[in-house]
Amino acid sequence: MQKKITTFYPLLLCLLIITAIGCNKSEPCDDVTCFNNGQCLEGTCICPDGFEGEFCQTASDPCEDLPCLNNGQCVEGICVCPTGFTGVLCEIAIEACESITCQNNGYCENGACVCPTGYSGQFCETLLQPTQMILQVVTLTSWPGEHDGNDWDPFGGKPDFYVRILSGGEEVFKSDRVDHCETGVEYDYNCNFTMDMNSQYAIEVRDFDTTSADDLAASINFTPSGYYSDLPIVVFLSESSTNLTLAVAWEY
Ligand SMILES: [Ca+2]
Ligand SMILES: [Ca+2]
Repeated sequence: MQKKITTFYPLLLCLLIITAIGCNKSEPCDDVTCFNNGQCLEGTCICPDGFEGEFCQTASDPCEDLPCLNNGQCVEGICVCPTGFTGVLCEIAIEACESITCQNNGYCENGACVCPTGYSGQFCETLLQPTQMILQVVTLTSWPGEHDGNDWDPFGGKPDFYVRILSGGEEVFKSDRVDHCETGVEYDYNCNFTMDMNSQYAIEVRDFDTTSADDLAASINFTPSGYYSDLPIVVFLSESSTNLTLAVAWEY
């Protein structure tokens, strides 16, 4: 009996010491305070959505990782989409064009008609009136075989044509010249000449001559506003055997 007691007390002592040591041993989360409902795990704060930082003390920027598309704007973590788009990231185009028909080669984009040059209105139904016309290039495609029953130049000489534009009897433009024009060949004359819509012009084709006045092949009256109805980009002019093609552009 005596022996059992002497064995029991040291064992109890040891158990008390171990327990005491165990109680004093600090846990890694004892000194860690996690804010905003963060949870401490092994001394590290695990933060809920919307918070970050060592102790979850900082509110996250809700727009930080939200790339809104199509000009959408992130507001407090939500993409606010422009007209015509929807979806979490504004990635879905609304079929706003299904019931819209654009006229005069306009096309619908995000519910609105995009009109070609020269047209406006909700459905591109309005024809705009240009303010000027640019005569870009005059192409001479044919001309009379003779001038007043004779060769254009002496001894079968071929004509040396240029284009001249007059307004009110005054020369306002003169192109470069092409010497010895061959029948059956087309000749381009760069002009880039700006015309007023309502002025009347005379477009002349003349053969340059050294010893006499330049021979006239054709003089054709031309007023840009006469083409308001369809605003072509190519205009054909003709006088007897002379044929011209005008490449034009309209300015608004
Ligand atoms: Ca001549
Ligand atoms: Ca000549």
